[in-house]
Amino acid sequence: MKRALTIVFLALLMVALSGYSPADSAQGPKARPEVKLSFDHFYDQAELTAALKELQKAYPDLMKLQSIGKSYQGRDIWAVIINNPATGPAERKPGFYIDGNIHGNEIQGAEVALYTIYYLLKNSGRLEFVDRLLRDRSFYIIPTMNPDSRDYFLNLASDSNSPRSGLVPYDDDRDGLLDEDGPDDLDGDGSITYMRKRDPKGTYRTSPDNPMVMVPCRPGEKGEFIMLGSEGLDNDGDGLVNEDGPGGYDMNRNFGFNWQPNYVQRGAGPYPFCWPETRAVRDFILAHPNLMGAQSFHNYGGMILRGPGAKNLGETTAQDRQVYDYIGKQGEKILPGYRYIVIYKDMYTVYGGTVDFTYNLLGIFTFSNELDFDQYASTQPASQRRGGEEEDEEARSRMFRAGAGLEEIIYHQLVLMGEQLVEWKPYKHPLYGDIEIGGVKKMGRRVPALFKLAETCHRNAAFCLYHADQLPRLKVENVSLKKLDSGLYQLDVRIANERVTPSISFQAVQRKLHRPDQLKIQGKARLVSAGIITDRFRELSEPVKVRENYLPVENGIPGFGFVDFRLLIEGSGEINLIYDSLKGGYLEQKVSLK
Ligand SMILES: [Ca+2]
Ligand SMILES: [Ca+2]
Ligand SMILES: [Ca+2]
Ligand SMILES: [Ca+2]
Ligand SMILES: [Zn+2]
Repeated sequence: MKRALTIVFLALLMVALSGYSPADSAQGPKARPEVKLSFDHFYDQAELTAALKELQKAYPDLMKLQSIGKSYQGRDIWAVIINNPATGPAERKPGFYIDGNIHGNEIQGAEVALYTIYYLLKNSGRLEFVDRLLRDRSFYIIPTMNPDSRDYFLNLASDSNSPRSGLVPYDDDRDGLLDEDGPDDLDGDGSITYMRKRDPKGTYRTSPDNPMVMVPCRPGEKGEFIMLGSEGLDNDGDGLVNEDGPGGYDMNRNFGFNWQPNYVQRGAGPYPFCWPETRAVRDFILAHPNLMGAQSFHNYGGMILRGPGAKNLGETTAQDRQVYDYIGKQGEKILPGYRYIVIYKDMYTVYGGTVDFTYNLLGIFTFSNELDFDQYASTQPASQRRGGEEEDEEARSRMFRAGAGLEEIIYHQLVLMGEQLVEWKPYKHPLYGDIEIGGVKKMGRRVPALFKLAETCHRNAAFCLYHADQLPRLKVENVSLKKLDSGLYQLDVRIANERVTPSISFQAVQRKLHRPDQLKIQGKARLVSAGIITDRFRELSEPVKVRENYLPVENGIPGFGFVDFRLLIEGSGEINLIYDSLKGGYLEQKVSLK
């Protein structure tokens, strides 16, 4: 016989909150000091630190700022946790993780991350979408993983490709000396550009269309210049120029999943997590097992990447690919010109990268965006554009030798008014004699022009927030209680998921990466037995072995789906029905056994 139910919703329920009030109701929006950040320039570590502290001061209820460790040179690696505690502790909500700037020269990831923090905080209490996110998700954001090289790139002389590494001294050329021959800013303009020397036997000439453009001579054609590579001196007199600059390894090849040594993949480092920065980030990620979505930011090429990073991992399962595809395809609409592609298939192989670590080992759905693409190439089909990271020595030196093409130079001259361009000018080099120095400056490639930076920040933040919104949103539905003749209660309950991400990734289910979800009861009652209803019309169910007052839900709750449970309970009075998912959230509902 069916009885009327008395169901009391708890205020800390993450869903269907009738008594919900905006995040800042206690303090009142007007009581906050106003924070105004602009996204028309790049933040060095000091400025980033100041901005984060200011935000923390203005939004102490929503934002927690912590240093998760020090870089090699002693800079704080900042992490921000954003959550509305009025709607539950951060660790009981699906967590969304963002990191930027693991590669020191790929700076705009930090601005995107900072903008995401700023946007969430500024729009709390203003925008229903943001309030909903802060109500039932938590955010874990590391704007820069590599503050040493960020500061180096922004404040010291460099080119657009370096320093990619962290700054632990490293012997790139195995001569026993560390960082003994870095780039030299001979003309003192803050950028490392290129050197050329007039020589009729040279293999380059200037383009007839534009004297800034160097073109390789065709066979038999008369040469004008020899290209001498990147601006610098042979500091240690070994016959090579700039062969061992600052650092010399790749933090995004140092993560402890599918790691391969240096002889398989340059930059890997001696062993996984050997650098202070990769260790700090690993520990932060592992300390938050509720993380269910993640995003890394790199530059450049306009890509929304997913794993696997290497072919040996095999293709992602169809179950999880559905989730990736759903979010990635929307990403292409949020980020015009970006392509949703697979790292090893469509770009190049990465062993020991963050994306495979978080997905394969922790079951977190992870994307990595290659931010921005060359503006002068925006009319080209995306698949033909230059991209990736010019990370291998061969590709980089090709670029150095060839300098910039005609379209790029025209863009620099006519759109950026020459701000990021050094016109060839004479210089007396101690080794090469009379040479010329010139080319595109460090900020003229890979990072967006300042007039484009805000758009990069907003659209990529929008992609993150979309992904965060697509994390599991679980809901208790269809609770029905029946007192059986035996005196036991039969409690039927449906746990539904309103978003595409399941409460456990298939990767985690398959590999048993973490504990399954748990459906629990609390109170003066005992869970006698339980099952999952497989056919609700014929009342068929499959028994699940119950533990001490909970049943493990090995497969979790599917995306855009539900699971119907049937519990047999012995006891009386009010009990707490709890759905506790490590990554999918925490639901609680009172049920009166009567
Ligand atoms: Ca060396
Ligand atoms: Ca220079
Ligand atoms: Ca040298
Ligand atoms: Ca040098
Ligand atoms: Zn990168």
